[in-house]
Amino acid sequence: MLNKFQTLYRHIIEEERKIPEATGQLSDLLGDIALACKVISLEVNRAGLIDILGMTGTQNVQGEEVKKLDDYANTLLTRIMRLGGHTCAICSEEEESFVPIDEKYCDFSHKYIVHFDPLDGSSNIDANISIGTIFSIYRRVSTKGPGTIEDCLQTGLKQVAAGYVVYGSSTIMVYTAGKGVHGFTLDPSVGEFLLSYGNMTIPKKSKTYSTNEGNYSKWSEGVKKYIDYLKSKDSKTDRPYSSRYVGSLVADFHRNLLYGGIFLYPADEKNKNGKLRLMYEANPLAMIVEQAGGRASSGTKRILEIAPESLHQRTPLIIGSEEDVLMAEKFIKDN
Ligand code: P6P
Repeated sequence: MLNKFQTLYRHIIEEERKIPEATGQLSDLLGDIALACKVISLEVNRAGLIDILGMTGTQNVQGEEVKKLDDYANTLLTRIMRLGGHTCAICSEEEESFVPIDEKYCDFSHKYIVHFDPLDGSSNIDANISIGTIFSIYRRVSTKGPGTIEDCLQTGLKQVAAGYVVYGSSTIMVYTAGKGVHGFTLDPSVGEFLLSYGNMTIPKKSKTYSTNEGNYSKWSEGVKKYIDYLKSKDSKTDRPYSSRYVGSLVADFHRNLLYGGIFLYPADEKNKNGKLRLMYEANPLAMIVEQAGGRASSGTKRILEIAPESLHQRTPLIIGSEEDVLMAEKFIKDN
C-alpha cells in the first residue's frame, strides 16, 4: 500500500537533509543504481521477446554459465557506476577482481565502493521466476586515486547503505542508508520508483522457513535437528512451520521481510563455507534485516562482523525473523 506519493529520489533527498554533513553524493549514487535497475527491469521483462535469453557461451569466476541478462546487467551497472563519478572501485559477482575507477571522468571525490550481484538467481531467468540485483555501499578507506583491495574488503558493519531490487510481478527496490528500511515499487508508466513500504520491519517470529531440503543429508546435526523441530507438530509454538523456497535469494528474502520467516543456506559437506557470497549477498541483506529488526548469522557468528579475506568469499547464511534465527543458532550451538 502506498504511504504517500513519494518518489525514491525525493525520499533519498529527504533522508539526506537529516544528515548535516551529507554532501549529496550518496544520494546521487543511490539514484544511479536505481536508474541502472530500471533499465535492467525493462530487459528482464522483455527478455522472453528478444534473443537475450540463453547463454553467452562464457563462464564467470564462479564457473557458472553466464546468461546474457547477467552479462547485460553487469555491464550496465559497471558503466553507470563508472560514469556517475562517486565510486573509486566496483566489485561484482561477475568480475574476478575489483574494478578500480580513476578520476578522469569527473571531479567528484569518488568516495564510495560498491559491491553488487548484478542479477542474482539468474538460473531462474528462463523459467520466469523472480530474480534480483543486490548492492552494498562502503565509504573508501584510502584517501585518493583509484580504489584499493583494502577499500573493498571491509566488514559489513562499515556499510553506509545496502539494498536490492526484485524483478517479479512488479519491480520493487528496497534500501537502507542506516535509518530504517524503505521499499519502492516501479511505476513503468512514469519510470519512477514510488514509496510503497515505508519503515519496513520484519516480524520477530514467523511460521515460515525457507531452505533447500535437498541438502538435508549433507547438513550438520544441529541444522538437521532444527529443521526437524520446525516440521514437528506443536500447537503451543505454532509448529509445523510452512516451507517456502523459490531458489532465488532476493525473492525468498523479500517474502520473509514482508511476512516474517527464516531463510537458511547452511554449510554442508559439499559447500564447507556455504554457497552464498559474503560481500554482495549476505552483508547487504544482513544490514537490511538488522535495520528491520531481524537477525543475520552464519550460524555461529553475526554476518556483519565477519572480517572478509577475499572478494568472493562464501558464508553460511541464516537470516530473517530474530527469534527464529536465535533458535536456529541454539540448535547449532547445542549439537
Ligand atoms: P540452490 C541462485 O543461484 C542462488 O545464488 C540464490 O539466489 C539462491 O538462494 C541459491 O543460489 C539457491 O541455491 O542450491 O538451492 O539451488
